[in-house]
Amino acid sequence: MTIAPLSWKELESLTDFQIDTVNGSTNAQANLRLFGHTEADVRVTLYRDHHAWCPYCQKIWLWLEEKQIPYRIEKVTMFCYGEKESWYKRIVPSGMLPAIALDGKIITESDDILIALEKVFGSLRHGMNDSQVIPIRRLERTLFRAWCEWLCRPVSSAAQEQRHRQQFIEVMQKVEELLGNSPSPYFLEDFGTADVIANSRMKCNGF
Ligand SMILES: N[C@@H](CCC(=O)N[C@@H](CS)C(=O)NCC(=O)O)C(=O)O
Repeated sequence: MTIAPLSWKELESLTDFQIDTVNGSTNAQANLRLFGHTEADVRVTLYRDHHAWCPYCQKIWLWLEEKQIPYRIEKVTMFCYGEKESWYKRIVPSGMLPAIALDGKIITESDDILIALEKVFGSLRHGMNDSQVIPIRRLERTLFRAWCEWLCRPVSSAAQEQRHRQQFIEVMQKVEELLGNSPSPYFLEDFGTADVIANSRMKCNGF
């Protein structure tokens, strides 16, 4: 006898779990987030992946949630899962995610998106160009490169693989050191832009 796994719908019908996707806790199902505002207050649409794992999308998602900015969500297929929606390619020809529409203007590149959002809604504590945030942003890039070097690129010898692994461990030690020296559980004195950027990376890559 073969046993087929239950579909998401079938699983859902077996629970009485209810969430308020619009005003309740952060959730990946929502197409609209209001935080108690009305739809007329929505100025932002976030275009992100269906499966909620794209780290660059998570950066924007976390930021909007933490700032409680009302926004709409449009979900887009990633190339690895199938064809990109033609409506999305019309607004973002490269098909890359994330993008936002801010008062109708399309903005791409997660850093540029955060900078544009900061201009309109103010920064999440220390902002993108704050002198304390910039080195943490650089560290996130270094961490990503070290992770890719170790796990995504072909290597020609065991010694090279070992070197890449060691490089990754050293960057992680710097992250650990920064967090260890912070007066709070976050990178700086409170949860802010630096955490949004670093957390989305660490969550996505499973650090
Ligand atoms: N530099 C871009 C990188 C964005 C990026 O690499 N996005 C990936 C997903 S994580 C993407 O859209 N890939 C196309 C796809 O998979 O459909 C940013 O910071 O926004």
